[in-house]
Amino acid sequence: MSNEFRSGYVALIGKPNTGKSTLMNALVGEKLSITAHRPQTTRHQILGIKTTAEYQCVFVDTPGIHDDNQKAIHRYMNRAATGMLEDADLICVLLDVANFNRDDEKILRRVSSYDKVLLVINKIDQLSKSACLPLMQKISEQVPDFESVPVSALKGENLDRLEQLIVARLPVGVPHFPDDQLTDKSMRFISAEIVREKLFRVLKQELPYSITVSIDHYLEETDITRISATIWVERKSQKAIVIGKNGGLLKKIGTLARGDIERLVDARVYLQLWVKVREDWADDEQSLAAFGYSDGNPSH
Ligand SMILES: Nc1nc2c(ncn2[C@@H]2O[C@H](COP(=O)(O)OP(=O)(O)OP(=O)(O)O)[C@@H](O)[C@H]2O)c(=O)[nH]1
Ligand SMILES: [Mg+2]
Repeated sequence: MSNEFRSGYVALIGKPNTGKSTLMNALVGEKLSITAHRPQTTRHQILGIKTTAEYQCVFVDTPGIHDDNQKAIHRYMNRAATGMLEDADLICVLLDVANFNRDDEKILRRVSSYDKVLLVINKIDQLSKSACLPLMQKISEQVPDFESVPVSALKGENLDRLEQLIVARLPVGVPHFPDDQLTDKSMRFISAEIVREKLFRVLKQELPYSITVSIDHYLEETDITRISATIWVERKSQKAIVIGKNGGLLKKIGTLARGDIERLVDARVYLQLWVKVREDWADDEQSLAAFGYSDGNPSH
């Protein structure tokens, strides 16, 4: 490899829940993108930028590609998921080693015409080596043209090797961002996402999918950051569930979110949460635009 500076965009794509956001956070070394054990957690493209003396790698976390196009929000998510395949310098397709199926095959067919693809076989920590090997072989046989690398994003296994493979494929060029910039998103955006993450982790069944979070006020004072956020639900009945008995659930979500935001901003945080209803916001283009789900990379 030459000593020239390398710089480029690396799309992290794959079906929902394969570990794209976990991987981006691990590679950048900061929690920029929220994660949860449920599918369809990520809803936007989110950049995670890693800059060293030798390279700048702009990772693009994306929503999981899925067939559910029922609501306007799903269509927005699928556009965000695949919207940068053309422009990326490298496409990393994430696969869950223990859960490779037709949805992955479909995604692989979709990228088969590109020569800039690297398969990242994730979650190898979940299986023994002897169980992993035949599964990895099966995946490689299906797409023999693509190089693959086994990793565990969660445990940090083999990420050095992955990074080497990625950097070797970046074009020589100048950085796209200042060397201290970590993401394209604002603290407001990330704070709203952190609240949404806690809702995804705490609430059961389908309810998280009916929720979005907006930031009403974000005020940095010398010794405290004051944030007021609204949790939007689609139905009145959902509001009561989010609030919980005596406000208990909302309080729990607030405490969890505050802790994460404090770590991120490295200051004390006062977080105020409200719950409001906007009927069927997830299938209403106007509401979606108001909540930042509009094409052209939101950074609200
Ligand atoms: N055991 C194990 N779990 C992992 C690994 N990587 C991610 N996970 C878990 O898999 C779940 C999904 O991770 P995410 O990073 O949210 O997955 P994603 O691909 O971004 O999901 P969507 O945004 O919904 O498309 C979370 O519970 C992670 O902790 C891994 O290497 N090993
Ligand atoms: Mg994600």
